Amino acid sequence: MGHMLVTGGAGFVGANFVRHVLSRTAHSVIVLDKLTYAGSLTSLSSLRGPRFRFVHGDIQDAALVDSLFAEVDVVVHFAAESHNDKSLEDPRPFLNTNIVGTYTLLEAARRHRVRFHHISTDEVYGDLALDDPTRFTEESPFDPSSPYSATKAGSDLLVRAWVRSFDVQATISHCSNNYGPYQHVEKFIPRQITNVIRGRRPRVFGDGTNVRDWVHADDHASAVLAIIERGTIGRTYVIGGVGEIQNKTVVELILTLMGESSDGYDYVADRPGHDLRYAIDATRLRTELGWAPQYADFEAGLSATIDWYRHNETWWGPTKDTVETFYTARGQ
Ligand code: NAD
Ligand code: TDX
Repeated sequence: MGHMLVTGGAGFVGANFVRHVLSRTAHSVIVLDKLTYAGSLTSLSSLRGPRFRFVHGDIQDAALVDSLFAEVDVVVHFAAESHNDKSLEDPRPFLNTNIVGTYTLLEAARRHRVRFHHISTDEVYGDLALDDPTRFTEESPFDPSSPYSATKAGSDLLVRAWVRSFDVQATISHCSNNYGPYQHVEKFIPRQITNVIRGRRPRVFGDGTNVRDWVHADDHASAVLAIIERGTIGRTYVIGGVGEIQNKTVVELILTLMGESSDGYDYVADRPGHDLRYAIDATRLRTELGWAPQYADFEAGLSATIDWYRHNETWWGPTKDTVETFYTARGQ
């Protein structure tokens, strides 16, 4: 049984990870989260008991981070500014949290000799042409497009340097797009589901041909746990999903699953610098660590996610209008 610190555990992927760990392992978990607009204590509200503790704070607070690292043997670092569209409006919080925040954690990891896992994204590899047969692997070069992905790549390089120079016991994972419960309505799938629930037409950026590879957040969680338990220190692992799907196909599927006409959506202004396609080759994770996704059927996972948003309007409702005001101002 280990003592784990999870940064950003009140966010989408972090909350799913904490639930996964508490239900599948004997670890105790401390969540450190600043509760930015993206964090919600409600996502963790059903988690009580001696194995769980929440600490409200900033990963840039070196004294607080130091005191928490003294209590644990594993740190899993999810905390980040995570939304591309917000990074195009104001990159500074991305630099502060993603770069300075990760640096603060790495310095504590160096002092306390804890096992450290850094959560990153496939977006650091840039994008692929729609007809490119290759997929991202652990050897793909970094080529980030947005302020968000550039700051994630910067944080990854810091982790690599702290492993090499200071022998920090770290691993890194780069996952493709996640979906599932507790995802903020600013993101693509929840935005469209909640639009349909509210009687508003879904909004697809550009011509909708952009491709993403979707992973259920619970499968991301099981992959991270496998890396913590069986991964090789200093190694990077890419995590990929059930396959590549065009954005317009995802929206049409959402509309169909929700009983609407599949053409009931609008094309809106494209995202500046919009990455065309992400694709992942997760062979290392599958062969070395024996990982396989549980949500292999995207349609079934999407259907369960739609049900979750239908039954949890109290969770997402208060943020919906702010998000739509943000996008309306951008012509989206
Ligand atoms: P999110 O925006 O839903 O959650 C981020 C969490 O971090 C929030 O709870 C927020 O309050 C917290 N946070 C932000 N700044 C902080 C700070 N300075 N100190 C402490 N806490 C802070 O993000 P997410 O989608 O859950 O992503 C989590 C991680 O997973 C990120 O590192 C992201 O890059 C990575 N990732 C996400 C996806 C995806 O599809 N969502 C895919 C691959 C990788
Ligand atoms: O309303 C929308 N319409 C639309 O067409 C929104 C919000 C998005 N999109 C498009 C843009 C992307 O091609 O859908 C795709 C997915 O968009 P996001 O949900 O914003 O995700 P993306 O930019 O791909 O990044 C996500 O996956 C990688 C996460 O937000 C990142 O944190 C993660 O690193």
